[in-house]
Amino acid sequence: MSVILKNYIKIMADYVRKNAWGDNGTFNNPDLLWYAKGVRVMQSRALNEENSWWFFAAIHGEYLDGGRFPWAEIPSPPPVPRSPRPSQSVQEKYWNQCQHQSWYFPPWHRGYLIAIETHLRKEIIALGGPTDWALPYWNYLGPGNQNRMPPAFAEHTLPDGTSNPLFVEARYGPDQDRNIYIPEGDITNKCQDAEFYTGDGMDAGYGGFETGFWHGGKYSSGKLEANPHNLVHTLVGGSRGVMSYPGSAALDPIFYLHHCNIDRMWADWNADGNKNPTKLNWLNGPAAVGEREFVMPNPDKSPWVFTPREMTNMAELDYRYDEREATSVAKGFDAFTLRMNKLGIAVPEGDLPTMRSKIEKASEVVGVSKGKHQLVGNKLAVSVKMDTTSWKNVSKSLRSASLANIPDQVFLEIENVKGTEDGNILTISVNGKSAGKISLFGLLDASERDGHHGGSGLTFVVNITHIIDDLHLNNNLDVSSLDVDITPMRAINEEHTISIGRMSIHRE
Ligand SMILES: [Cu+2]
Repeated sequence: MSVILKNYIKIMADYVRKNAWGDNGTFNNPDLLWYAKGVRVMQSRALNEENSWWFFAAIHGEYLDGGRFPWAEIPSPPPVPRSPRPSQSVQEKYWNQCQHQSWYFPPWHRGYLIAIETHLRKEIIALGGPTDWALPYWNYLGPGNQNRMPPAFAEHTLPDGTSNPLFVEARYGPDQDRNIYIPEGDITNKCQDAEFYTGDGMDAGYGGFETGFWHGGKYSSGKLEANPHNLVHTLVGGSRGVMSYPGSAALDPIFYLHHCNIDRMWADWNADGNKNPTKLNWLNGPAAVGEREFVMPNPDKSPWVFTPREMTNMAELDYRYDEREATSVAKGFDAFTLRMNKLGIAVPEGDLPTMRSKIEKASEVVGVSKGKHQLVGNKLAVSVKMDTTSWKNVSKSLRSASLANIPDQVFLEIENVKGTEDGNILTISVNGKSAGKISLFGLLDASERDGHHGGSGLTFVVNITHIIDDLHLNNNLDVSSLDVDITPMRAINEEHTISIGRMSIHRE
């Protein structure tokens, strides 16, 4: 075969995933119209068929046997079936695979998207649709209206008057009124600044902490997963919305457009020169050490087993994105420069990589709150008592800060967060200054002792260095405690009280 022909075939096989806001995100956008038709075909199949919509949702996660958010209580549409079930061995092979609070979060979800996209394209071609159909993405961080869900998903009918398979009843949005949008400032693309993929010390890294096969809980989420991923889930689903829980999220067709955008961000992070892990237990996945494999059904129902290694190189995959993520935010070293400048230290241009190695430090606990905490109602205020000796190390490091003595970074850790209602967002502030927002996506799964994972709850780590720097600059760092306020987006009633095991401050 000639080189030219080979290249031609390559180009022909190149599927382009496009922005769902094309044609204003309406059904004039053929990618959305054909998506709806493909979803309808998959929804027409039974739960125990590997090529059904319901089976695919269960691959991510399912709450078929009760629990606090059982599939039985999800209002129609979609009409979620609970039978017939596939055999136990098929369930154990395929279901409840999604990787959260894990360094496998990006590659597992990439394989998942490739699988469902392949199924949908096959159905779309069979219906007479475009042979090069590809999954569109929802870029909620894009300019203009794009923070709003593409309107096609809120229509009750398709242009031909038939019901719209993209419409979901239990999709409530940030104001619990079915208006689905991402409020300005709630999410950022700051994760794209991360310099390392794998979590280290208090820093969760871009892709998360090293784990085995991990369905969620215990570790803090990687930066891409925490913000925007987890926040978008909760903001779209709202209270008791299907998008708010890992065990129901993939029932909502907007799920795949959300994850397509997350996948695009990962692709762009790599395109910016950032490297994926080279450790074999990441590259080869958990199956290489005897744990569950990453496996998806092919359209002919045969299994497709994949590894993270096969997901790392966009050039070897059969799709690409039409637009790159515009990274207007400062890159990591610029953030470093900004911080140093704020502290009165000039950073010469150039010599930056040598400085980075100096940033890596061992971490030390410098303050811990007393006992457990209950979050109920509108606010939880906790005073975190500082250890006088170790806390002084932070002010010492700030006072003697120079390019040779990079000052400490300071983190707030919130551990063993347990509860039953995932559809909420917590705003964290320290001494009255905002430290950021965290989503409770995955709370229920991480809390239930008899669930798929052990019940240690969720862990959150918030970088509060900028707040500590300000206190230092205002000569207010000599304190015996820090005041941490946690404010939920929606008041928490008694029934859904959130418990917190420990709050602590770390320097690194
Ligand atoms: Cu997700």
